[in-house]
Amino acid sequence: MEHDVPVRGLEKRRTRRCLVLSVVAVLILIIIVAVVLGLTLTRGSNKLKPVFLDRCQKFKDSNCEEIWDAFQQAYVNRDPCQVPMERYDPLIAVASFKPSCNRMMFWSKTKDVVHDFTEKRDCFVTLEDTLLGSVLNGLTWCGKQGSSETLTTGCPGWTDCDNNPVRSFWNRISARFADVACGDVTAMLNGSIITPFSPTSIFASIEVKRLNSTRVRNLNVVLVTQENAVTNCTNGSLKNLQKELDEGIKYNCKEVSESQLKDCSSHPEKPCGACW
Ligand SMILES: *[C@@H]1O[C@H](CO)[C@@H](O)[C@H](O)[C@H]1NC(C)=O
Ligand SMILES: *[C@@H]1O[C@H](CO)[C@@H](O)[C@H](O)[C@H]1NC(C)=O
Ligand SMILES: *[C@@H]1O[C@H](CO)[C@@H](O)[C@H](O)[C@H]1NC(C)=O
Ligand SMILES: *[C@H]1O[C@@H](CO)[C@H](O)[C@@H](O)[C@@H]1NC(C)=O
Repeated sequence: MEHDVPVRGLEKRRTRRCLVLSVVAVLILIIIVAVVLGLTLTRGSNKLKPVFLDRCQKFKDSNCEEIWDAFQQAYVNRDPCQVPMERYDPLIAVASFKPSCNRMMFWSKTKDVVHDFTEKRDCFVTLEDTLLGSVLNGLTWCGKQGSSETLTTGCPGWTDCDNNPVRSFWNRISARFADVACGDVTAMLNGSIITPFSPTSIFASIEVKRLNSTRVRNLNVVLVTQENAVTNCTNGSLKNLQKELDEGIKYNCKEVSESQLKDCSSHPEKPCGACW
């Protein structure tokens, strides 16, 4: 019995040590889970920056970190439906935008055809070939109030509200693209829809209004037709386009079939401009 007391004391100490160890183990586990979860969440909310910088660095001499800072200032810590296009003015100021006179290509409802064409023929420059346009092409982003994060999911869609970060960005840089347009300007419009010059398009609502006759000489419309072409250059919406042009800019319109464009893309040795 004399031994009983120290033995029981030992057992009690062992049980206590066991309890302490399990508590420590559980704590460590919780910490690991929290850290892993935290890392994934942070990475999830900051997916845009690496893509942004990676695409930006393909342009020589660009100050990509500075451009990123100016970019995210536009929408970070703001309601994602309260980002008007002027929020991107500081971004426009830091990202240089060299105009390529006579090579600027506007488009509306011909996205795939126009980019397939400009990719194969190095004659024209679209907005999506410029630094900001190519860096953000196809991406979605927004911020939220009370946070400095950039989110890439759960953001408002193009038509959910007018002043959403993505739409305002494209409106702002489209305005800039048109502001610097010069010489002969081309626009590829869609001949398979009833209204090739649609008042709600960025081309009609923003770009055309900003073409300035002090810099732009001609607007050449290429109306892309398919087998099922429903309209032609005599269409009333194109008459409206002509009326909206700054006085002094000459206008012309040409119907060009999609197959003719494809054919031209596959002969890059033909001189630019010989496609229509
Ligand atoms: C014109 O618009 C129609 C309908 O949206 C589309 O199917 C077609 O591919 C467009 N044409 C061109 C040349 O992009
Ligand atoms: C064209 O530029 C001139 C001079 O900068 C300006 O006064 C005029 O308002 C501009 N026109 C349009 C249509 O933007
Ligand atoms: C253009 O389309 C109109 C109908 O939308 C048609 O009357 C006219 O003949 C067409 N013009 C040409 C040159 O194909
Ligand atoms: C093209 O012009 C517009 C605006 O005048 C009309 O509303 C369209 O109906 C027209 N398109 C065709 C195919 O006639």
